[in-house]
Amino acid sequence: MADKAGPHSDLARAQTALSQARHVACLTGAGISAASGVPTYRGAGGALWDGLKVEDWASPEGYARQPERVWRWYSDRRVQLGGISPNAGHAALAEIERRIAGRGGTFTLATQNIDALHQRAGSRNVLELHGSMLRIRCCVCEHARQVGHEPIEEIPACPQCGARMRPAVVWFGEMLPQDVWTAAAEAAAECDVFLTVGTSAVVYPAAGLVEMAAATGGTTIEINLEPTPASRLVDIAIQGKADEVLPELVSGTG
Ligand code: BV8
Ligand code: ZN
Repeated sequence: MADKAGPHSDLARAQTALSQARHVACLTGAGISAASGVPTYRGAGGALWDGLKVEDWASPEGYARQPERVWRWYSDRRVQLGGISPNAGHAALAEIERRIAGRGGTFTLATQNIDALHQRAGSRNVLELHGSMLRIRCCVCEHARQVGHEPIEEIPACPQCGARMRPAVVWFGEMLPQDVWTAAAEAAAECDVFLTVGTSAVVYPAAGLVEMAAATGGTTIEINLEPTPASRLVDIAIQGKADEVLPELVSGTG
C-alpha cells in the first residue's frame, strides 16, 4: 500500500505535483480495470487463454491460424464487458481531467486497454493506443463499424469486399494508429506530470511513453500493484491498487 504517513510521503508528493500541474498525461493498462473484473494479461492474477500467453495468439498470424477461436475469445470478452462497470480508479482519472480542464490545462489519457471503461467513467480526451473491442474492421479494406455487447457467433464478411472481418485492435507486429500515437507521444513529451497506472510496462511502443516523459523533465508517477521496468525511471513509484490509490490522490489534490 502507498505510504500515507505524512507531508513527505510518496502520495503527498504526488498530490503536490498534480495540484501544480497544467499539462498532465497518463498511460493506463489492464491493472486499472482489474477491480472491475477484467482479467489482466501479466503479473499477479494475469490470465492465460487456453494455456497461451497473449503474445502467442494476439497477432495477424494467430488470427490467420485460428480465426474462429480468436474471434470467439474477443466476442466472449465483449459480451462480458456489457455486464461490468468502471471502478473508482477510472472515476478518479475522469475527475482529475475535469479539474485540470477547469483551470485551463490539458489532460491526455493514453490507454492500452480495449474495454472503453475510461469513456464510460466520463474521461473525454482518451487515446486508444491498442484500439477497441467495441469496433470491428475488415482485414483487407477500410470498412469498420461499431459493435455492442451482443454475441456475434460467426465471423462476418465485409459488406464492401467480402473479406473476413476482425476485431479493431492492435495486435503484436502491427503499427499503432499513427495519429493516436503522435498525440500520445506529444502529450508525454510536453506534460508537467505523467502518470503510469496499472501497466506492466513491457509492451512497446506504449511503454516508451514513460521514458519520453522522464527524459523531458516532467514529474513521473507510477501506481501499480508491483514493481515494473518503469519503477526505476519514475520520480515517485507508489505500490498499491489503482482503485484505492487514485481516489486518495484526487482527494488530496486541488
Ligand atoms: C509494434 C491488443 C512496430 C489486443 C496487445 C522485443 C523487445 C521490445 C519490443 C518488442 C520485442 N519484440 C517485439 C516487440 C514489439 C512488441 C512488443 O512490445 N513486444 C513485447 C511483449 C516484447 N510490440 C508490438 O508488436 C507493437 N507494435 O511494435 O509496431 C512494428 C510493426 C511491425 C514490424 C516491426 C515493428 C504492438 C503492440 C500491441 C499489442 N497488443 N493486445 C488485446 O488486448 O486483446 S498487448 C496486451 O498488452 C494488451 O493489449 C495490453 O494493453 C498490453 C499491455 O499490457 P498491460 O496493459 O500492461 O497489462 P499487463 O497484464 O501486462 O499488466 C497489468 C499490470 O497491472 C501488472 O503489472 C499488475 O501487477 C498490475 N495490476 C493488477 N491489478 C492492479 C494492478 N495495478 C494497479 N491496481 C490494480 N488493481
Ligand atoms: Zn473489406
